[in-house]
Amino acid sequence: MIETIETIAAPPPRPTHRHDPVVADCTVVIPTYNERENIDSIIARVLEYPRFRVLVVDDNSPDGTGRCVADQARTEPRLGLLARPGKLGLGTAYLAGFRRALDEGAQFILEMDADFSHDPGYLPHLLEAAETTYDLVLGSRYVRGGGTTDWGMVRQLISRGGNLYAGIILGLPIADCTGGFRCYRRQVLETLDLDAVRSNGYSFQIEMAYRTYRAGFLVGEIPIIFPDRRVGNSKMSRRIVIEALINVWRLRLGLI
Ligand SMILES: Nc1nc2c(ncn2[C@@H]2O[C@H](COP(=O)(O)OP(=O)(O)OP(=O)(O)O)[C@@H](O)[C@H]2O)c(=O)[nH]1
Ligand SMILES: [Mg+2]
Repeated sequence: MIETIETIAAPPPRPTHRHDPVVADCTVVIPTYNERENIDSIIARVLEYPRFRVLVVDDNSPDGTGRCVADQARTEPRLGLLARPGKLGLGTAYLAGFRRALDEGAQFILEMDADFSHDPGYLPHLLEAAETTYDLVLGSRYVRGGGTTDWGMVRQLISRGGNLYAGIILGLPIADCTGGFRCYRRQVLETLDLDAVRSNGYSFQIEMAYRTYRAGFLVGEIPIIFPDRRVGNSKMSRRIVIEALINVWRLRLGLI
């Protein structure tokens, strides 16, 4: 069952008490490839919330993102690095991060991009919806109050068209199933067979939403405003879009 919480899209104010004795029971998984210019500030911003840990999954970024995280992790107990030997893809990066977060006992596992398209200010909204209502909460650009800024027509068409396409073919009543700003209750990731997940590019998000919904979990969406990345380069490619188009059919036909 899918529902939408109509909340204000604006992020809440920043926390004022940075050192509250709160257990950090939520892990925010951030996959990175060449995010040197973003990584310090995104980590600092997420760690302002005492309940969050950050787990960066870096694919040996040539720009040194991983080394930078490793240096900080030596003195920041709420920061972890999962360093992989090379660019192994977004899907397997998330899965590796989810497994590590489960092993470390996280009760809520969140995911977001490093490039500030996902405003950390929404993290408490996602968490609250997962604590009170949903098994999986999606940050959604396509429910009332959500949206994108800075995107040209082509990018908008690809994103909206991709969501319509996946939603119709898979019978998914979700407005935005391609986004990567989410919060899972622990039980969802423990229940799903993560070894069976096949998509590695952008269809990874579609596949995870589909599997979660099909397993009978409650999926909800909250509105987010999604600006374009601040700095650094997009890893979006034609190959990734084509993989997603094909994988939706493979999922529909039960081939993956
Ligand atoms: N570990 C890992 N991270 C990746 C890989 N590809 C992309 N990422 C990270 O995944 C996140 C999303 O990638 P982006 O390039 O921003 O993709 P996008 O947000 O869909 O595209 P833009 O909106 O154009 O930026 C970023 O934090 C990237 O650094 C990969 O192969 N491995
Ligand atoms: Mg991005």
